[in-house]
Amino acid sequence: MKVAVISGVTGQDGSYLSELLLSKGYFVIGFSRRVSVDTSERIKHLLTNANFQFEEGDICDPLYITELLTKYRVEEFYNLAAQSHVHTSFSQPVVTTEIDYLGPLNILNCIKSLSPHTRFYQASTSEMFGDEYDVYEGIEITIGDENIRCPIKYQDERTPFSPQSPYAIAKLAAHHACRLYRESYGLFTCSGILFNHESPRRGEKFVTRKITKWIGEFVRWRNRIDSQLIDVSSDENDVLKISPKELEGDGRVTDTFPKLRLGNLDAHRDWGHAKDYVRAMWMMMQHDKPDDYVVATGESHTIREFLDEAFFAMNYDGGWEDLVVIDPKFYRPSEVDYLNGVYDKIETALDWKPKYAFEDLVAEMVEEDL
Ligand code: GDR
Repeated sequence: MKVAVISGVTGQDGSYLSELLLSKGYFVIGFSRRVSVDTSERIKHLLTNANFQFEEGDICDPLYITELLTKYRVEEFYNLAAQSHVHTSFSQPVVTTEIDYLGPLNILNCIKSLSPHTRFYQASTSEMFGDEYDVYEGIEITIGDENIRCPIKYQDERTPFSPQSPYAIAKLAAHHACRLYRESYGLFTCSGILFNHESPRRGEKFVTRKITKWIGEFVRWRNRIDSQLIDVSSDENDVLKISPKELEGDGRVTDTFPKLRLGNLDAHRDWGHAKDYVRAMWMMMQHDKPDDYVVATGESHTIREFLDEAFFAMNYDGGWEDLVVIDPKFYRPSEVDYLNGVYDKIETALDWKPKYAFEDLVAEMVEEDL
């Protein structure tokens, strides 16, 4: 039985990857840092599986990684542990660097010394591109008598890196360490340069899930008093209020609900489904040659477009503009404006391509939160 280790197993990707590896007959050891609250929600259903072992451990702890690699013959090590909030990395740059750079460096060193046959996957990120992109000519459209070319911006494995956050800088350092250990010591190391990937299991602070979770709560709030509903309006304190029928006209408010507070709605992101992306991780590790790959959908949308799609999926009959407040608190000191990945390399080498369309992803997330 092949043994695989997954760090950060309690996260969105860790839970989907565990399910995938178990379905393929692996023995999976998943670990995550000790915290005082229970974070095992996403893997609860796996805890009784005899081929799944959940441990507390830290990627920055050489002793823990040493013990793992000496106790078990580990074939594949997937490093999914991270401080993964870009915004948080601006207020906690040192902790972010310790976890996101020194953590993978520690694992690489342990593999090199103790278990050089172990294949290593590093969760790299499209954030490493920062404000860099390439441009291809794009499609030709006809307006009147004129044919116009619409250039399309994109990133692939050849696009230079220009990280715009402490998170992206730490991830880029780990990305290079992974390459260096492959080239210098002959280790089997792969980096997946994953663009944003979401699902109903996405953390609630990331913008997609923040939106769909708010929609779910909003709908439940509205339905609770639906029989009395006459109007949803908002006041200067950015709360939504409902006035029941019998009080119509007297201005009394019987229930309120906070509006959805967001930051920059104009950033473009290439959003895929996490299930597709963990499949890509596994495929990279099965290839005969280790390499780095972009994993993306090739489709880019703004946060506004995500909102459009999410409110469409919930069958909301008004526009979302009245329900959303722009709050500067959610702006970042430096933003990545445009991400749109080209996944030609992994498609050619490994025959991977995404199965989920953007609309299906949003609909699934909204449905789950409803
Ligand atoms: P991102 O994901 O930073 O791209 O990194 P996130 O969902 O946090 O932000 C996406 C975009 O939405 C804008 N935005 C907001 N973001 C959050 N979190 N909250 C808001 O209220 C809000 N309003 C607008 C952001 O400014 C940004 O432009 C994710 C993480 O999973 C990383 O770990 C991973 O490496 C990359 O994706 C690929």
